[in-house]
Amino acid sequence: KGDLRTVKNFFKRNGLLTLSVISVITGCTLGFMLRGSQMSTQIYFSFPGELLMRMLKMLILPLITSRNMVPSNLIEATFQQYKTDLIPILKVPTKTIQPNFVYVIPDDNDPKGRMVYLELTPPPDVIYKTSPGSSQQMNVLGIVIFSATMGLLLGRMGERGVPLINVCQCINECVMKIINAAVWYFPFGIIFLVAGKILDMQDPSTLGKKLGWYGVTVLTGLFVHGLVLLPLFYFLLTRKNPFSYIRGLLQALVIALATSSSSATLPITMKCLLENCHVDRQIARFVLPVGATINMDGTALYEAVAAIFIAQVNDYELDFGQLVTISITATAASIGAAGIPQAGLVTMVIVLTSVGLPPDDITLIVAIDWILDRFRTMINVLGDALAAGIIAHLCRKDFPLSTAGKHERICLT
Ligand code: DAS
Repeated sequence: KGDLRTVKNFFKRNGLLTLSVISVITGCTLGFMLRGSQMSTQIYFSFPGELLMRMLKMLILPLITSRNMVPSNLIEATFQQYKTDLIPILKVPTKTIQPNFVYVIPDDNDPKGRMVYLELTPPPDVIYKTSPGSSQQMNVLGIVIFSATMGLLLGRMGERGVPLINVCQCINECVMKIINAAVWYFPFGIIFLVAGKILDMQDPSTLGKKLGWYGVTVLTGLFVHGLVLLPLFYFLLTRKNPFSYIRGLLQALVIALATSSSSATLPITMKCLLENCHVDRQIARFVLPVGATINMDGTALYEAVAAIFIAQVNDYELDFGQLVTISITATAASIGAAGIPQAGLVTMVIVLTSVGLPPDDITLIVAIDWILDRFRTMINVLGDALAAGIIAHLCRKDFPLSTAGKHERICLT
């Protein structure tokens, strides 16, 4: 009876996390079991997974606006002018294809018949424009800035601002109730997201040994960065145990792994920070959306390693200056990458062209990018969450982590 109670309590406390981990394992098993079958993922796997992604994206706008428009002493943060990621686009023949989309198609002029990574849009000679993802992507940073400004102004309007403040507070509470209900669907959606991706994966035998080593290098770098350097930085600045903080984020990290999107994971990251890590509300609701938009350390690491891999595949010796250039442009490109799946692949062109590497060699890494994207998104989310914890500590607004394990729920007003 005691054991049953223990299992019950464990499941109650960690139900969603347990379900999410089980669903990732189930998705992988299902995907590998069904690989090679004639089953079309479009019929069987895309709907439940797509429903999960759309559910998460549906929540981002109301969550950010309602939180930030409720006036409070929001941190007066200065932030970089948001850089749209300008990527050099080769002059391409316009075809009757939707603009702002990127295609990988055979290059008629290439004797080796290599694929070409193209942005098809009516071009002048060489044009600079924002990456394809950003034309469809919600301008999260703009929404954060607008709603935070509204929150400050409403707070100074006295009685006149009260009606709108009440409306925002009601929306805020409704959104959190919807998130608390929606999260129980996530494990189900994760099964199909992961299985569908594995079914679509090209035949593993075509992935060369080099690609394998490239993947291992990226994953090792992400592991060292995420579980050694970031926690060390957190400890040095807060003198707190980083791993009990990270334990509170596990659910968000699993969702980041399954969705490959920092923006889509945002509602869950916010929930973990508030309920498990007890980070101050004002700080979490400002730092997270900004972090999900411009703080992508996993992506920066990945783009630098990918550029070096592509140089090696081309037997192209990089000198020290070019390695420094790669580090700088990878960081800049990651700021421009959107918090959506495989955005880092799009901004890779900036890094490759900065050291004279052929941009269309991106096709060398497309085959396993969807796997690496999941892990770098996890590190992006981890970096955002640890940054919020550090800022909260430096502003003396963090709760003692000793209560982190109790999961008492904070009434979000
Ligand atoms: N998938 C992106 C994110 O959501 C990261 C990337 O594509 O590099 O953080």
